[in-house]
Amino acid sequence: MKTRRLVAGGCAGLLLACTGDSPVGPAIAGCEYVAADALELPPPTTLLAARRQRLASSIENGVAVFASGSANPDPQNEGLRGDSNLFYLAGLDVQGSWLVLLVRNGQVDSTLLFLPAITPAEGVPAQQVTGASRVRCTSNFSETLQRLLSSDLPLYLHQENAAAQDPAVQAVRSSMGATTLELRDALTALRMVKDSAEIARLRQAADITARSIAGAVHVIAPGRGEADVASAIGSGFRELGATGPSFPSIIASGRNALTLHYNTNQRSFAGDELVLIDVGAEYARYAGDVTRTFPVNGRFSARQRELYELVLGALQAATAAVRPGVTMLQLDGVARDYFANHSGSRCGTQSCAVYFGHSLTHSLGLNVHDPASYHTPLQPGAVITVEPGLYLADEGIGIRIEDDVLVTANGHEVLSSAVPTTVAEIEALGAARSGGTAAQFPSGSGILNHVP
Ligand SMILES: [Mn+2]
Repeated sequence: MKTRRLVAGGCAGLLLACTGDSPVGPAIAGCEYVAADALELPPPTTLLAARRQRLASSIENGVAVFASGSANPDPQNEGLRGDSNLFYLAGLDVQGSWLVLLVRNGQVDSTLLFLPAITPAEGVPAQQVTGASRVRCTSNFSETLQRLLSSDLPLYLHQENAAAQDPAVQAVRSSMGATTLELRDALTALRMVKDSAEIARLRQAADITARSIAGAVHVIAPGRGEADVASAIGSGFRELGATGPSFPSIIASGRNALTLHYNTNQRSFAGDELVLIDVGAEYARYAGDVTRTFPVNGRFSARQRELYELVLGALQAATAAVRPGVTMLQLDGVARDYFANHSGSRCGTQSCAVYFGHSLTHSLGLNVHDPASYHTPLQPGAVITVEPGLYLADEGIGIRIEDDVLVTANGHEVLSSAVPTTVAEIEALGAARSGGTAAQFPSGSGILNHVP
């Protein structure tokens, strides 16, 4: 499960502790350290600085403020973690921390990080891992923000970030009469284009996810059930180096596949049905999200096969259309057109498109549903899912196939190809199962050691 740690405590309100004169407990040297376990493969500081500078270019002049917030208990959203935008810009996740960017003439003038105190023996220098120009105590935040805003610079906030609702920020805002501007669109534009460190992490997350599914197929058999597959997926994530799941695993057999976010995972399999596996490994905070649909007995029935091949055709058509310049809305249209033009009589007199009841794609990144605009032309570095599906309630059949796809300079690269999609490959995998006894995870490409 998640190994997310949020560093509790700190020097907020305890100025003595921040200056190293704490009368009780171990000596606390200050707030310039961050606990090693708050850092998960921190990105190079050059890239963090480049992200901050790209944001500064869209701000021009102002003070941008981010709060880590406290642990968010909703695993569909953020999981037990702080704010993704703060992590994106500073590379760390420490509960009770703040990041303040002072921007002048489109340039980052200062990067200020405010952290709770820990003992230095537990930590590494925060300046070293974040490239911040100054690191101070959380307790200094309000006073510093007040000083920065006294020069009439506007305050930039993201409405969904904890900073926007924080009482300390609200108090400074009203006392200074600061103009408040919205960072949401600027951050969405930035985060839609991944840099090299992000792509390396997403590549790992997708590959671990795909290999975990390929390995877990071995435990699918009549008499076994959703819980066996869920357990095998968890083993795959651990063995292959994931830092946890990026969302609760969906192991949906038979009619359960009609429920998009089903995750009870307790039903036993019947031999003639399908099982839909929609899971995501997380690697260094980046999310994988891959779906495959397998016949429990190893072979598709004629009806399952004709529907599966239609979904596969939509996947292939939409994936082929992924390239710089296309929008996510257009890709969604490609899949719907495919269903409209290739359904034949599979869904009676109407197109099977009416049974495709969700969006084709979403952006992947620090969040499983990363910030994105459906109307913005994709650029190289975007990472999206392509996930057509068909859900026929009358027949109790739900089929979805989902890949993670990187937009490259010339087209695209499928990051989740370690688990196959075609009928022949799926049935070959079914025939090669270990008799439903144990998962067998395929070895990877060895990139685990080469993530910057
Ligand atoms: Mn998805």
